[in-house]
Amino acid sequence: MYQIGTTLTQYIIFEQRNHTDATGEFTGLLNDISTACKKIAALTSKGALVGVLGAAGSENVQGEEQKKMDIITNDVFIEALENNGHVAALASEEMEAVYNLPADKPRGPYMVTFDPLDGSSNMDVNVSVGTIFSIIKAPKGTENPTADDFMQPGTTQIAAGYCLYGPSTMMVITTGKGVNMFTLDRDCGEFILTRQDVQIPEDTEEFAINTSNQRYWDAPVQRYISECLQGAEGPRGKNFNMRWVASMVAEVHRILMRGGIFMYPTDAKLRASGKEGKLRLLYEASPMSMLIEQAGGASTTGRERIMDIQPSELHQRVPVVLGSKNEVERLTAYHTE
Ligand code: P6P
Repeated sequence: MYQIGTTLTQYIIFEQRNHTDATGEFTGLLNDISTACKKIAALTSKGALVGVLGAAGSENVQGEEQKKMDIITNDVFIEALENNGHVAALASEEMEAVYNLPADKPRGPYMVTFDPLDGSSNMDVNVSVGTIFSIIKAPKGTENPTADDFMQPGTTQIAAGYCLYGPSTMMVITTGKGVNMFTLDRDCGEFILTRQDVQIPEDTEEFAINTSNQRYWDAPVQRYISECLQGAEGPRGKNFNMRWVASMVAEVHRILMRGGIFMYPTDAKLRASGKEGKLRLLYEASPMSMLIEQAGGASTTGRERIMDIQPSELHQRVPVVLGSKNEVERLTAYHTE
């Protein structure tokens, strides 16, 4: 356990001491990610003052309208990670192909998948957004890893985390030994440890789903939400509250702090457009699932553990049901009954 008030920099260095074979590469990479997130935090907090709001006038590989900040934050992340020799390649929601480093840049033993600004459409209406990242090992002896090298199941992640740009800016990370939370102190420019060994309550009375899709949901989701809405008089015997921020980072953070269940399930509308789900596996569902499981929660597609999925493509989408263990297990049971 660490002293509350430890800086992220101190925490990373102390953690490195626990790994006798540590080379400092991982320490350096986490520090670079921290730098990128601090730069993004500075931009999100200035918003209209620095002209970063609004549409970029382009689409990403997903066919989604890109916001200016999608592109700006993607560039901030690349610039922070490509110069210091800790990574061999990057993959981002905002880039169709794997990002191979320019020939003159040193390579390192890790690869990072990231969503530089998840929920970016919230930027224009000043609602919380976040950066999501996942760290995996790079293949040995490859100057330029390919998309195939990124096809690693969530269980192989070395670390995962997010930075939430909300009323306060918080970095939340796991390296496989629990979940720790750091709050950005802008006066000294350091992330400060404010919560450690986070544990999600196994039960909850709060669900998060985009109910405008209700007519498209499959029977298990219809049943689960209907029972929640019946409240204390219904089969659940208790009342539920609902939240929907349209920013996965904010939803996951709320669940880590007080429990809950977040659902972006498959549905008839998604399947009609050839999609398994809305959220992307490698840089949204996988890293968030690692955090949730490390905090004692559960994360499935409704049918299988997300961390076990063998990816088949870089921007693969999956259904997501994550949060308080007992609720996720109940909804998963409804799917498999
Ligand atoms: P909808 C943001 O675009 C995102 O990827 C997640 O952060 C969020 O949970 C979800 O999509 C919101 O989807 O359909 O409500 O806009």
